[in-house]
Amino acid sequence: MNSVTKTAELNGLTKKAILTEGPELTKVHVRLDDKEQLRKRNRSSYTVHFTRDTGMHKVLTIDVTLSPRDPKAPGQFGHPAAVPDDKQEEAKSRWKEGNFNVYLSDLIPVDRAIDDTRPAGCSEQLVHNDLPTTTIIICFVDEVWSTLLRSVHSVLNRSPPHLIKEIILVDDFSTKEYLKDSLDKYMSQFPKVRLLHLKERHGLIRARLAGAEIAKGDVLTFLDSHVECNVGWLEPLLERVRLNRKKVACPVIEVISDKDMSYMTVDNFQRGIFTWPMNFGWRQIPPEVIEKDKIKETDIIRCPVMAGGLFSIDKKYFFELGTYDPGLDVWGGENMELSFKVWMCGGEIEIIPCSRVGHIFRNDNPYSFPKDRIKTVERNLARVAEVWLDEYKELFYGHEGLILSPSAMVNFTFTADHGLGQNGFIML
Ligand SMILES: [Mn+2]
Repeated sequence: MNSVTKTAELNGLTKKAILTEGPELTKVHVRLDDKEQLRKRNRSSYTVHFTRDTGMHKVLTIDVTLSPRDPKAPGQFGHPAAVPDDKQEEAKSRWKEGNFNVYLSDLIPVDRAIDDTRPAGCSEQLVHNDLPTTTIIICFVDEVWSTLLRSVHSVLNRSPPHLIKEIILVDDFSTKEYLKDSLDKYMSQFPKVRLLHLKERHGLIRARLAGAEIAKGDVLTFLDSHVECNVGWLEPLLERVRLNRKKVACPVIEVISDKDMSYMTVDNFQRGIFTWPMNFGWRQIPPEVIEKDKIKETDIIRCPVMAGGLFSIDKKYFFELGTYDPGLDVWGGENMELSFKVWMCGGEIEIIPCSRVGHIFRNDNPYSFPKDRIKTVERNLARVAEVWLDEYKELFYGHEGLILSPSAMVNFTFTADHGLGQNGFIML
């Protein structure tokens, strides 16, 4: 086996590399020379395994910290954290700041380690060397400081730097003071992080569009503001988009406990589905189908609809689709709208089991609605039904569970004229 040191270039980033020639793989130990990325990091290298002929490498397993990792810190390694006895009252009173255990979140390191929960085989998978770059878009309104920071750090610390064009944080007119100058100041230490403070409340849907409009990456990756991206999460998503730019790739959404902040994996083989009247849900692929089709844990899962919070989409394709219907208000139904549009316009929605991102699920959605929450969501869904469901919209209106009458919902005007050459529905 020969070993040579030379300077190599990988996707525009100059690196000193030690090449070790082996029988099948060329192992490349890469030293990053990007000072911005290395600042404050205690790790300056990672290993890339390039195959010699195919232009591919094994998914990078990157996990860096800002300071020497404290193995005894609360919540470290994704373990459950506990509120000390004398802090119970304080923890209780702070719950409402985010509808989860905010007190514990503040105790846990913003760059804690979590278990690599990927199914066996994921770390051996190959992805292309020339993956597209991505802009990460994280929208928030009054998000808790420590969970927002943990979301951003998990992206910075577990993504190959050359694939992150930028991280855009869209502040949807938050009222919390700490999300203004203090956040700007904190994020100024990370040159790739950009803040966009909206001057009025846009709602999640229009806030995402504001981020998308200024994004410079090839792919848009939308994330919630209370997540933790796991190791190797990004490349498998971008690989799917590289394979076909009309693929919309979603990670498996794992669970960060709202009570003890522990990071928990979820059952495999879950698909995103909806039940009438267009409620999103998860359903496991039946065991007999898994057996019959010999589906493996690492296999891509095609889904009729996506949950909507976390996904990667080719930027040009997103705009070709007409982005989100701007007539949708605040939050709700936008995942249905985009899902229907993708499938009817030549695309596919996939869950990528080798990409895992933890998310704090809460009993009460603290997202504030300027108007009535249920009415807003139902109007959004009716709009989606009117535009995309053709005669199937009767199933939506005809179903129990809606509080508004159809006439109360359909009092908006359509401007939909996508000209997309879709199939499966009639243009209104
Ligand atoms: Mn969320």
